[in-house]
Amino acid sequence: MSHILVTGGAGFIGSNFVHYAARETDHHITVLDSLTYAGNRASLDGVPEDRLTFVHGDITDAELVETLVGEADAVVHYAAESHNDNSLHSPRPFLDTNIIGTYTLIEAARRHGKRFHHISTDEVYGDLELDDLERFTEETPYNPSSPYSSTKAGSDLLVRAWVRSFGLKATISNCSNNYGPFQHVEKFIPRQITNVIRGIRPKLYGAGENVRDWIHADDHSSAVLTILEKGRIGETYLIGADGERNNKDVVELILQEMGQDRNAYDHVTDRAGHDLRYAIDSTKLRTELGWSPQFADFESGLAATIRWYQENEAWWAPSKDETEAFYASKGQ
Ligand code: NAD
Ligand code: TDX
Repeated sequence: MSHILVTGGAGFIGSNFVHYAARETDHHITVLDSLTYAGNRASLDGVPEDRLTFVHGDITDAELVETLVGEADAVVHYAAESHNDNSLHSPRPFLDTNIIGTYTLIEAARRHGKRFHHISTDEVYGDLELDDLERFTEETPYNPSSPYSSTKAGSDLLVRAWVRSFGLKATISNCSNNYGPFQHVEKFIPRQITNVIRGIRPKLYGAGENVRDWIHADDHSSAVLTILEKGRIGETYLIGADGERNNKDVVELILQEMGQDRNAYDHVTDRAGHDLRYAIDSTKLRTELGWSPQFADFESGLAATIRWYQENEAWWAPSKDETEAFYASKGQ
């Protein structure tokens, strides 16, 4: 058994990882999370108490980070400001958490000689044309578009530099768009599901032709555990499940699954600088480390996610009105 420090473990993907790791491994897990608007302690309910230590704190707090990294065998770093729309409105917290927070963690990890896994996104590669035959690979040049993705790109480059210059024992993964339970209602899929539950028409940015490559959060978790166990130090692995869909199709699927007219949605103001298409080629992870996704069928994964939001209104309702007021102020 080992002891993993999970930053951002009260957020969407981090909490799914903690549940998954508690089920699939015998690791002890310490979560470090500052519980921003996106963090929710309740997302960790049900994780056996003797397997979890929750620390309410900030990844930019060097003294706290020094202690917690020293006590762990490995660090899995999820904590981030994660929403593109927020980064267009108020970029500063993205610099503090994504850049300075990552710097604070890797400094502690190198001082203590600890294994470090950095969680990142396919958005660091910019976007593809709809008809591009090539997908993103580990060799694709960085070309981020938004304040969010540029700070994630910056954090990836810090980790790479710390590997080369200081021998940090790190790996990096860049994953595509996740869906599943515990995702904040600001994000596309939960926003539309909870809109339908509330009797609000779903909101599609622009024409809705933008393509995202969807992966279930549990498949992201299994990939991260695989990289933690078998990944080569200094390597980057792309994580994806061949789940490309355009936004229009996803909204229509949600409406259909929820028993509504497939066309009962609104087109709203497009996102500034909106990336057109993301698509991941995960051949390296599959062939080198033998990983494969379990949720091959997006429709049934989406249907299960819809049921989760229907059954867990108490979890998301406190954030819904404020989130919709923010979007309404921008004509979205
Ligand atoms: P999220 O916004 O749902 O959760 C982020 C968590 O980090 C929250 O619990 C928040 O309280 C915590 N946090 C934020 N700032 C902090 C700080 N300074 N100190 C401590 N904790 C802090 O994000 P998510 O969607 O779960 O994304 C998690 C990670 O996965 C991020 O690094 C993101 O870039 C990456 N990622 C996300 C996706 C996706 O589809 N959502 C895809 C690929 C990669
Ligand atoms: O109401 C909406 N209507 C809409 O059409 C919202 C909130 C979004 N959209 C569109 C924008 C995108 O094309 O849906 C798509 C998905 O939007 P988001 O859920 O905001 O995700 P995205 O911007 O693609 O980024 C996500 O995936 C990569 C995560 O938020 C990032 O943290 C991750 O790095």
